Amino acid sequence: TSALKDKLTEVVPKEQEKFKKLKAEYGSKSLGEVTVEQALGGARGVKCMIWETSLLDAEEGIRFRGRTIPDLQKELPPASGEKGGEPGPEALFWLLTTGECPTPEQATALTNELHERAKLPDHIEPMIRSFPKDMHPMTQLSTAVTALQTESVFAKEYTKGLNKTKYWEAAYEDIVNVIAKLPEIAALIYRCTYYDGKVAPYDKSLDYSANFCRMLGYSDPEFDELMRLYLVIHSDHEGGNASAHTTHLVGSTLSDPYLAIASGFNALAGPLHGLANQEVLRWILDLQAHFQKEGKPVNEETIREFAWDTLNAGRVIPGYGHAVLRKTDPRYTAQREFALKFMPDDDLFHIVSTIYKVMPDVLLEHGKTKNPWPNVDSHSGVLLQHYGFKEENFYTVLFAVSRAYGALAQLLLDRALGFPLERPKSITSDWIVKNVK
Ligand code: FAM
Repeated sequence: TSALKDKLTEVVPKEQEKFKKLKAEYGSKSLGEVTVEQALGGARGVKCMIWETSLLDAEEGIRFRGRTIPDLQKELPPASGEKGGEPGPEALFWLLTTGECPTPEQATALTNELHERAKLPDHIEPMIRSFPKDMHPMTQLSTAVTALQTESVFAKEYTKGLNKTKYWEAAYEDIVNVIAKLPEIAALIYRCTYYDGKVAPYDKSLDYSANFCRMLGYSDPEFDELMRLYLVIHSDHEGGNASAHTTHLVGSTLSDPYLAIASGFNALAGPLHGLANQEVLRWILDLQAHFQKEGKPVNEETIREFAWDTLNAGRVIPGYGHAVLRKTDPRYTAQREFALKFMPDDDLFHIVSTIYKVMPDVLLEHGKTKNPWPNVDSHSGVLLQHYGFKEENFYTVLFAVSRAYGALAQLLLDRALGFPLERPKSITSDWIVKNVK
């Protein structure tokens, strides 16, 4: 039995009822008009999808089922069991899918359920071990998760003739199974690409994040805490970001959750999205090396110079700007709090803090970005570096493991609420000229 699935069996009918009423009462109301500029500009601000698990406010940042990151740290049970400890992604997943904070027992039940579902089918490990060392870790991840589709309960049941009202229960199996299998897949990719290919045995006595750290080859309890924070804050950022939106879109064709999340991972692999976290670290290390060679210190003045070199070369400053946010990302602030608590004297942390002092003014002077403030990627890499996790090309895989929690939580609700095939209307430039007044 599954405590979460039992809870959802209670919650889903109420949500279905709520949406029936919402459609009856609000169905014909407008959510605002769409301009040609928005159609040309990547649909910024076009309200046309429902995403229950989180909502992003341009000024305030993300709320997960109405809760800010500090709210989560207060209201969700700590994964370590120690007061003031970081909640784990398991507790968050319970909140995102049911709308209620789990008790410590419920969170632990989900941790144990994930452990029970973690075993990989025989063909995955040899496949990962066969990948060339220069295959990007995100390509390896997406390929491995696509190949995991052999395990899809949804695909098998659908072929046998699945009743629509049962979609969410079959999707639940795939969704929890793929989340459970990600740590070993990610650890195999990491250990094979960068080390000796040996992966520590799965340790069911630990929570999801701590076991993930052990399999990656890390045993510092502080790093366990960082992993918990990392996996929670990167999980969900409402529905319009490319990885969430792609997962939702692909899932809407009743392509199973394995194929849907693998598609979302391919979106996350883009430099303007999840790959930015590796690009930030690359930018900082290039900056350090550049001024080391010139015998100059890294300070406000040299950072400003390097930033202008980047902008004048027609490149973006990774880790700054955002399609929706117009203020400093609270996910940046949460990481800054962690650094102040655990690594206040870290050199790279100081560089990130100095960049924060300099960059907004540079970007304002540059005059293009609508948001000159840092986003989540600006801070994540230097925290990982502090604990010896130096392989920045792997960072987006950690982002992917986390984003699976948010995108798949909503995918479960998509199937439970019977959301249809997603199909916005496209137009041609001729059509605009002929029809738009
Ligand atoms: N550095 C330089 N130029 C920037 C910029 C930055 N950090 N952010 C935006 N711009 C430019 C942008 O390229 C555009 O220029 P063009 O008109 O020449 O195309 C102009 O400013 C207006 O862009 P915008 O409306 O302010 O932002 P968008 O909504 O188009 O794009 C981002 C949002 C995040 C893609 C953009 O800010 C960016 O490229 N940031 C750097 C990459 C990054 O950090 N991405 C990670 C985002 C994070 F939230 C995530 O998904 N993990």
